[in-house]
Amino acid sequence: LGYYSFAADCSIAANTWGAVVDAARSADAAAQYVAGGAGSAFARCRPPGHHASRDQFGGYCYLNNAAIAAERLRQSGAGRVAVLDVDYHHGNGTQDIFYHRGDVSFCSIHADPKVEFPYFLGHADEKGIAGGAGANLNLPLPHGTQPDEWFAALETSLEWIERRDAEAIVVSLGVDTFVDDPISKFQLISQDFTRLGERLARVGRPMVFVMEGGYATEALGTNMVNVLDGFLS
Ligand code: 5XA
Ligand code: ZN
Repeated sequence: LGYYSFAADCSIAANTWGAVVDAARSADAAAQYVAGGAGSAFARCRPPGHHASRDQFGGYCYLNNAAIAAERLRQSGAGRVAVLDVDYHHGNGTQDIFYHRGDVSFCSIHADPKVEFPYFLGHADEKGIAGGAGANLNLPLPHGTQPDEWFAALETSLEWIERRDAEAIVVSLGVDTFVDDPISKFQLISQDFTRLGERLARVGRPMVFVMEGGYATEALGTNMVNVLDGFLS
């Protein structure tokens, strides 16, 4: 079991696999919906997925829902896909899955892995290899990051994604960047999630939103819906 697990925070119980497969199918269905012509779709995935690689689970993630969505978009005809990961934690699994590929770019804004989970990946010098060289961008930020610094990083990531010329975008949508998140140390407030959605809408590309982290359970619904409301408005 330990061989396939990279973090001891991820238990397996009787109903785990059913939930894991439902989450993956939600992401896949959202990608199919967008591949079929919808402008956007949201997959409410629990458990999340962005820490899972091909053969390792951890960080509450078992199957990589965002990677499954990205691959579905590719196989449905999108020539180039980008994954934008805005969760507080680096999407090490998604990065690992596409690290050698140029057709699926990966960009992540996250807490600096020198001081934050998942620790071993997410550094700024990880840029992709082989056919994926230059197709990976990490934007690590310090504990205590304020909304203005975070949105500056978002601009950098969106300019980069525009240069990658992706035909469709998967957003790994974690809202554990929220100021009151119990396991995180960024300072975004609920209105910032509306601003995030509005900004993503201006990208003007088909978008699949895949839910990742978020643990301030009283505010989680509001923060997620704020992103989608901002996007749709
Ligand atoms: O995005 N990842 C998470 O929110 C889970 C972090 C797990 C830390 N043990
Ligand atoms: Zn997270």
